[in-house]
Amino acid sequence: MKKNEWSKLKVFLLFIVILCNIPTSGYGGELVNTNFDSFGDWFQKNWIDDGSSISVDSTSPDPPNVLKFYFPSGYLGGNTPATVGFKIPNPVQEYYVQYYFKYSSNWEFHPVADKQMYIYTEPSHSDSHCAIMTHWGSLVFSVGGPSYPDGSRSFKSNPSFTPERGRWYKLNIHVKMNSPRGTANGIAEMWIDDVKIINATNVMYLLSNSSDSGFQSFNFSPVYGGAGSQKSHDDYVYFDKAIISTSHISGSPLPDKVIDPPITDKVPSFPQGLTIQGQ
Ligand SMILES: [Ca+2]
Repeated sequence: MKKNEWSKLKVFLLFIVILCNIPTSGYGGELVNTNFDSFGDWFQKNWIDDGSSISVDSTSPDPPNVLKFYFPSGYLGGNTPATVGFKIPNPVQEYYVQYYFKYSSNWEFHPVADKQMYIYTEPSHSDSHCAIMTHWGSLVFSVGGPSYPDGSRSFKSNPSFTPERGRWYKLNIHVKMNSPRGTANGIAEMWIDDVKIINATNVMYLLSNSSDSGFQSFNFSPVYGGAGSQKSHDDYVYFDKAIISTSHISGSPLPDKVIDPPITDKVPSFPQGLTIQGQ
């Protein structure tokens, strides 16, 4: 490499270093990272049958403790043993979630649905919600809410993935709000054990008349059902190592559709006419 070219390369590398150190204020960051040795920052409500507890499970990818929901024999459809949730301080337009889940080896799927978790838009907490659940044992991601015409779902993706009982899975999701409201261009991506099973870019999380401003609450609320039916024996569902972040979670699969928020800090233009002393 010629001396002049080497100088230009050094200047370019210096510029890259400067660029990488520019803070992107207002974005990113882990909101919660819980191993469920305790409930930590997670709120709990609507306890039924003492159903939500911290329990030891050495088979967890994050042993020893996990979050356990207990469904006793005779448990009626349409209920959850408890809700364990996390509410971030302010609504966000995009976030990433990672958690592990396991159905007990004797798990009895409800004939209609078994919910895992909900993401609520706020501040109304009712305009829209996203849910991860199983329908007839097959995993589903859906979006809906009472603000939608006749209460119907606005979006539902059923990737035909049926989790095995008695086995831990890693689940990742990435959601990004549609913009403007009323336009079906929101993002929903989901991975199981780092394999993408949902890749949607046409989700309408919020209708044009919604008063909500973003995603805010995340609840583990494993409703058994659908109405009707009841458990014929005791069984359990487990969750562990829940991470929620407004930026990509380190070590998790990268989304296909990363739409970076605008960088508010001024980005310098490429320096001109610089030379390296002593060259
Ligand atoms: Ca754990």
